[in-house]
Amino acid sequence: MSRGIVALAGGVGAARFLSGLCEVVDPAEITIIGNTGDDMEWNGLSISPDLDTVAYTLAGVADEERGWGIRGDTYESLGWMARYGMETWFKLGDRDLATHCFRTDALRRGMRLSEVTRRICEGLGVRARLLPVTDDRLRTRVETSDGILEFQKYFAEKRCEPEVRGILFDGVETARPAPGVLDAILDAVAVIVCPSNPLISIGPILAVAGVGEALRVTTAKVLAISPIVGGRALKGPADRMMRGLGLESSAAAVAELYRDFADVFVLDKVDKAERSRVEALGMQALVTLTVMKNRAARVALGRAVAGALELDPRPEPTP
Ligand code: FO1
Repeated sequence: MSRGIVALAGGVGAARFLSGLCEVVDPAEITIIGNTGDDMEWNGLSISPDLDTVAYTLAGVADEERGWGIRGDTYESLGWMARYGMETWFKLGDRDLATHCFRTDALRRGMRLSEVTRRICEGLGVRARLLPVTDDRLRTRVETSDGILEFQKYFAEKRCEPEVRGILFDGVETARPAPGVLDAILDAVAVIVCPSNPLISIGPILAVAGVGEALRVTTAKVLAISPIVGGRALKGPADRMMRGLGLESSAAAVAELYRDFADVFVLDKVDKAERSRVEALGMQALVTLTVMKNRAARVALGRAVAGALELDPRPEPTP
């Protein structure tokens, strides 16, 4: 097998970027290592929001306007859950429910999350390989002005309103990388850190034993894309979280978080003044358009990244 491409991914930003990349390079060459810190058990179901966002987007079924779940979904089951006094603050769609039923049942019968995810991707027709960073329990908790909150309580129920004072990864001391994670990084020709929140999407991935070290020692060229443009997060609370932790909310500050392993850092044209700060960290800076408003913008960003990493173009389909 040829040396592949690895992508470290959170949710929406990563999924959009990867959908563009998959049009530029062969998806079968890509291994996506997904964040599981956002996972939770809710109303008896095992939910993996970031893995699902990536899988649904690459399958072309994601509800891109809402930012999660499946396009055209309905929410009838939530109304019925309310009748039984179940929680309804997490808006699970009826179609989406099938994924959580499948995952919950398979995990209960002893299947590993990586195998469950492989089967979900197979069922959805996703060609890239999607691996959870770990099969073990890993849960992000946010220290806030309202106390320590489970990630989805902070994000979805409280809409990121409490002030962030710290971030914890519960279970990280014992979590082991899922089968294939470290080998994929060590054998890769290129590693891409997607434009995801560096603290709560990429942070949990880097925190799993051996992942940071693998990124430091791999011979792959490592490229990271800023999720911060003009000081603001493209999606989600990354900017406020960075400020809450005493960091500057800027592309250059994200580059600093990745300085141990990134060779190339991609920043938006509006942040071109930060180029010299990125270069001073010993990285090559690639200044391009990074805001993915439409499919053409995703493909253009995928092409710029593939060019910087000298990746083979996707083979043309045979007539
Ligand atoms: N995000 C919300 O802000 N509110 C929700 O009710 C919500 C429901 C939901 C259901 C399934 C799913 O896969 C994701 C869902 N999300 C929801 C998104 C999710 O919480 C976040 O996108 C990620 O965890 C952050 O990356």
